[in-house]
Amino acid sequence: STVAVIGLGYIGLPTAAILASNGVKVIGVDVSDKHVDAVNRGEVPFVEPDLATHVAGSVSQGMLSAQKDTPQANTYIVAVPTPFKDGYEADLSYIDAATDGIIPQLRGGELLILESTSPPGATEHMAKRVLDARPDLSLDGSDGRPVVHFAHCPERVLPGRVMIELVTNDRIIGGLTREAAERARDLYQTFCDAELHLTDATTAEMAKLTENSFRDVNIAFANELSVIADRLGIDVFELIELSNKHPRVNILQPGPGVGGHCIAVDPWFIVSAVPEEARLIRTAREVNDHKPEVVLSKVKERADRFKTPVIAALGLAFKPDIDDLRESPALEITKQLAARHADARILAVEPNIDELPTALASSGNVSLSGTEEAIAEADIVVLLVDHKEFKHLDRATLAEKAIIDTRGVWR
Ligand code: SAJ
Repeated sequence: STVAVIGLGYIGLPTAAILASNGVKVIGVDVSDKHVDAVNRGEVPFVEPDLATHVAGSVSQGMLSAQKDTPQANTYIVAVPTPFKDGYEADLSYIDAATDGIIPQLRGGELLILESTSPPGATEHMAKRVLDARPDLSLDGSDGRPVVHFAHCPERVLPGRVMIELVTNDRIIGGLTREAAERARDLYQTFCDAELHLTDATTAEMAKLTENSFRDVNIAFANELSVIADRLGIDVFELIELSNKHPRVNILQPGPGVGGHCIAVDPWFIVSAVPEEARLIRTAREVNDHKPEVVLSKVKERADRFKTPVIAALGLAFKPDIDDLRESPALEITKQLAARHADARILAVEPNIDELPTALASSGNVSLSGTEEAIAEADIVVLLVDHKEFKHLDRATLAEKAIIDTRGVWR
């Protein structure tokens, strides 16, 4: 039996590779020639620990190949992006396009799994699209029509630990029917050692969104505390450390905002589905999205004291010790510093990249700098990401600077 994985990105390719490594014949499908060619050469088009070994091994054993057209298969796993469009609604056009590729290949008996993070109702939407186009098929075998099965199995792996967490994380499997959920479970069991929890599709969709919203709301609480603490003239990091000594309190850490392509996006799928009810979730998003402005106004207060300030911005990535700049508040803050302080020189420091990103390249007053040089030259030092390189800097040099430490690294 063959599994087709549609979308060979950060989730699709690792899933395809781990299935193939566990003896399942997998055909990967992607619209990008670059991705297809790379996979067929046994290479990986992005960085993820251990993924390259799995891909190279399974391609050379003939268990994994890639192509642009959707093949006939017993199981389809759809792992394409679901970005949001204006008004914060989920854009299902990639899911629709993947579904349209599958529709002509169906003979009856297949399982379609949606893995993309999706708004509630997306799996039903996918099933409706298939059955509208193919009235000869059914969900339940009524009128003797062959059955197609649909399930939603969201991923919950942490970038950088994907190959480990695919095996060790519990998974939620939501079927449009019980049989669909059971068939999906049988497939994930080939590589997942943890528990597989069966439910309906909408609960599975909401579980994924709920996990990331939980984290977003809790970070928003910490970010709101940081603004309150500033107003009261106390140290928010000490405040949180002390509050967390209570056995039932566990507050997360404030920062310059929330980044990445999951936590800063997924809560909006709940808000746009139920705008009247999702009040706390919306407010948390707004609090976190506002945090870069808070940091920018703190910098402005300091910068106004200099005629032509030199500002070191430490970190561009969306979290520590990675090179991923997607939806990064640190990148946005650095970009705004350059735009709003035309007379200033901005020294951007990001140990995990070696070229100024395009978002900053057009600003004439930003350059990429080494950590030590930036600190030596700067009047104002803004710490945006708690990269390991920033933790042990010379305290005496720092003491001479105006410092804004958004992560509490130098307390
Ligand atoms: N952040 C804070 N304070 C904290 C923790 C995080 O400001 O105390 C910030 C980070 O700096 C970053 C953002 O939040 O900007 C998100 O980082 P993260 O490490 O919390 O999460 P992601 O986006 O890398 O991965 C999340 C994970 N979800 C949860 O932990 C509930 C991961 O398991 C999911 O698979 C992933 O989203 C996803 O793909 O949805």
